[in-house]
Amino acid sequence: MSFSFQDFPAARDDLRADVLAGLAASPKSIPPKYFYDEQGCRLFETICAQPEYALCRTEQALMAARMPEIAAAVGKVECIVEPGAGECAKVRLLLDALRPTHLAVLDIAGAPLAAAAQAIAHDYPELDVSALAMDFLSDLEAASAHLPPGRRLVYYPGSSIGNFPPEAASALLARFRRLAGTDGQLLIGFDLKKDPQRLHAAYNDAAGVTAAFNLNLLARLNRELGADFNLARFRHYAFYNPVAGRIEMHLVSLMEQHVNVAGERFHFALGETLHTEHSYKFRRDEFSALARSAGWQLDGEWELDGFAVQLFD
Ligand code: AVI
Repeated sequence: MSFSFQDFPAARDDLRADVLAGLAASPKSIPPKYFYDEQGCRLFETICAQPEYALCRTEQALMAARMPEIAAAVGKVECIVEPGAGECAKVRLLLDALRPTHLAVLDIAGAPLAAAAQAIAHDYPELDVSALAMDFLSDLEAASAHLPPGRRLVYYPGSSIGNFPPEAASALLARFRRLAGTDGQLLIGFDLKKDPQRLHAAYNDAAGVTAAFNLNLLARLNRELGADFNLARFRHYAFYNPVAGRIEMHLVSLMEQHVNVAGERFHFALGETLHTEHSYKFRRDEFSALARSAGWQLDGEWELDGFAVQLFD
């Protein structure tokens, strides 16, 4: 067994610069990757346990039920690479089924990533595990130097691809293509288009956890940038836009107000929105066309109750 940890501080994101730019823009927006501080990660775990938000449970059930077929379609791989691996929980099913020699997990949160990767190294004694602490959106290419030769499978579960607009999603899939190499593969999970009421409910859970997750972004700016957002003056507002095929998540200002962030002052009009997230939903043919635009060919697909996993080579 071997375990290695590599930190890429230069490739880390810049909360302050991104937030100031997003608040100066019109309409105002903040990139959704900033949801995931410690509290945001905890709230996201709680969202996944809400009865209305079936995405994580369904993906888990789908992977467990269809793993023999998925493993047969993937074949022999040397290395699994998981960008945005977080707690590294999902990849264990694949490790059991595919038995690669190397696992590389990438995530922006270095300390939890290192702990989770070390636990995997302990549980899979024959596996070489590399934990790469980086914002893979800035510097995915730097990961390549830390991967062994041999066939690679890029694993991107959880419908995280839905949080990118189509052009950015296509660009990211093209970077995955280069990371995988010409004989590599991509296994990716995404949420399907379905009854809009069901989608609406998933982002407006009765317990208010998604609202708390959205508002935590402002609390994070108060904590980390010394901002003075009054959370009671903003309303979580999420809805499904069937024309664009996406959930849109906003924080709407309930009054005219000024907010100070990192020494700068921003005006919010009554009803003005701060856009925080898009979550695109796809039909299977739409997604495979998107991946094709990034150089991937569909090689297998599995579906369960409004969620799909596709394999590309
Ligand atoms: C991480 N991502 C796929 C989630 C989603 O559904 O777009 C994030 C989320 N936002 C609100 N609820 C969950």
